Amino acid sequence: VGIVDSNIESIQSTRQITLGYSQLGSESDWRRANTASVIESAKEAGITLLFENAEQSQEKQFEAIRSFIQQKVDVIAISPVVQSGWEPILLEVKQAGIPVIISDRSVNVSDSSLYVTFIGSDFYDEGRKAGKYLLDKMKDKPGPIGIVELQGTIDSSPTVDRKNGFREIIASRSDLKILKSRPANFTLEEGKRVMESFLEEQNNDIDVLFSHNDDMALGAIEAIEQVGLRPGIDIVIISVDGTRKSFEMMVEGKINAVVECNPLLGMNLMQAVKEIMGGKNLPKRIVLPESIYTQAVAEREVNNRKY
Ligand code: GYE
Repeated sequence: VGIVDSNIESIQSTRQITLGYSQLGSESDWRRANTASVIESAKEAGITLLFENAEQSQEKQFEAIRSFIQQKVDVIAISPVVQSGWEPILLEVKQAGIPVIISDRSVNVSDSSLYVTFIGSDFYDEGRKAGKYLLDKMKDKPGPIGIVELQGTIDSSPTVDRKNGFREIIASRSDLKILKSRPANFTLEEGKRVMESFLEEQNNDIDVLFSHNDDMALGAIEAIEQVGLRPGIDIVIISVDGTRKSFEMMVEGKINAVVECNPLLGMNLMQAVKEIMGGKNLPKRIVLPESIYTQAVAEREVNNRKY
């Protein structure tokens, strides 16, 4: 019996694992770093990766997932563009007997057995960190203080959670007013366009910009400079992610603070794949520790940024 057992074990451990990965898009520097991390980590872990980019379309994610089912992959990982609408496709995957890992953004499903684990950041807490920074920054400034907000993609979990976390904290000061809040899809171009419209509509009332990611903040900086205002001084800017470009902007004084969101999830993902294939039980939630960066930190760290 002993010999048979060890044979089975060695067959299992040498069998090639195939992972189907549905990435939601390539809308930002964060996303590009996330994709690179997944591809490199799969190589390093010796896992065969089938990679599909959905270009911000949930429908395309469904197509990719169905093709992974047809190709009989061992595990499917999904970075979901939005949080709703996943139950039917996840049921299809479950019926095919393929385990699912949710990576980066979360899904809203009532049946949590539809996936094994969710690996990603605590976006609600990121919103709270942005709010806390703002309260501290404005502690000596009398109100009213006008805030505009660039949201990411409607119904995406980072947008929903960053928005709510931010509001929870700033609610403690009633003279902090959110003047306008609109989606700009996490891209530089849309961030610029939406910031232009904020500036036209609110002209002198904007004291603060809270941007749900760095790319939109970079676009907004262009819009602010176009109208002759100084980003980081006339308008305090708080962003999320921590890309190299946002660090450069902090060094130049144009962004005041950036809440960290770590895109380098590849190794955690590959480890989870291996553990699932090895029959281990995983926690339902895997969160990475994150902090907030200010201009002083940016000076020191800008050249060490990996993305
Ligand atoms: O903040 C943004 C990207 O889902 C956490 O998506 C991710 C977000 C990230 O486009 O830059």
